[in-house]
Amino acid sequence: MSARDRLRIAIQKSGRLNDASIDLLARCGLRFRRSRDRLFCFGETLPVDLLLVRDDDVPGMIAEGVCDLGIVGRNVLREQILGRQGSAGAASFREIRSLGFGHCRLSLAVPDGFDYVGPVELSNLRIATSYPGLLADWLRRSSVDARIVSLSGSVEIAPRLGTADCICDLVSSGATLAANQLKEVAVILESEAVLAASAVLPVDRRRELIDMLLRRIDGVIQVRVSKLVLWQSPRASLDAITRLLPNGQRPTVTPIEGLDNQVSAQAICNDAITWQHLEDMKRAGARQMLVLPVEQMLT
Ligand code: PRT
Ligand code: ZN
Repeated sequence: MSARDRLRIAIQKSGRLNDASIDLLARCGLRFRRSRDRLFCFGETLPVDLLLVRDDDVPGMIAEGVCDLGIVGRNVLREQILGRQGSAGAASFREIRSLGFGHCRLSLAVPDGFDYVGPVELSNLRIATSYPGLLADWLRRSSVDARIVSLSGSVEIAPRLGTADCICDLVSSGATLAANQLKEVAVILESEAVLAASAVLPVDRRRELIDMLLRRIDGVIQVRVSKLVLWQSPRASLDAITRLLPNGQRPTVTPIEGLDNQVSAQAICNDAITWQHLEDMKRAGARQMLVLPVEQMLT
């Protein structure tokens, strides 16, 4: 098999997205042999290899055809799409799936004492950020004329150093902002890890591998929230009980031997089941309720 019959996926070498990316691919049935330099990992279970790189390099590697897919934060991907629109025309990569981990937001934050009412307050101020493209786009859409100070790191200390009046940075718990006497006032982008691909997918054997991987990723993401709910109830209560299931499918129903009009039912729910749901189901006539995790799913 020639090298390009094998699919290549770029993921972050080390950092916030590394463990979850490897875990996701493992759940999709991919196992890799680690090479000594740890930059290239050979796929043992499928013709799919891994490249371990800095997250910022993932979109460029897709654009250059070095790899076919990549896992990267939406913040990085969108920033680079905007950057390429400015210079070399449209970007040659795009987001094809959101992956449900690495959640954070790109937010505007101002010093605690700053009385922020709306974007107009930012006029003529200096805003420090590592995401000049996303910030410029938001300022333009908000019709605000501010000065962007591009920094590659430690953005949160810029107001204290006097190099900027406020910042636009990634926030997850908000602890870093609080520790720097800053408050979040506007969300510019909701972000999470995403699967990125070339704008034009390959037409050879790699295309089948991409389609198969996407099916498996969809299954893995789906089972994270899906539950199998089992219960017994009078047949007449089935409709009322089914309506209470969050994002539930129609139940599979079996009669119970020796108990007229009583049935055993099971349904997949594609949303979280709470104690409240179970209490409501009980009031509607359900008994013997069981909520089971789903291990794998292929629809
Ligand atoms: O070395 P390499 O270039 O690959 O890594 P990196 O240092 O550029 O990236 P890394 O590992 O820090 O982040 C990778 C991706 O994780 C980001 O692009 C985001 O998509 C995502 N992510 C999720 C985050 C955060 N959460 C996050 N909290 N990225 C950064 N942060 C920063 C935030 O800016 C703040 O300074 O973490 C700090 C703590 O956040 P709080 O709000 O929890 O205090
Ligand atoms: Zn980076």
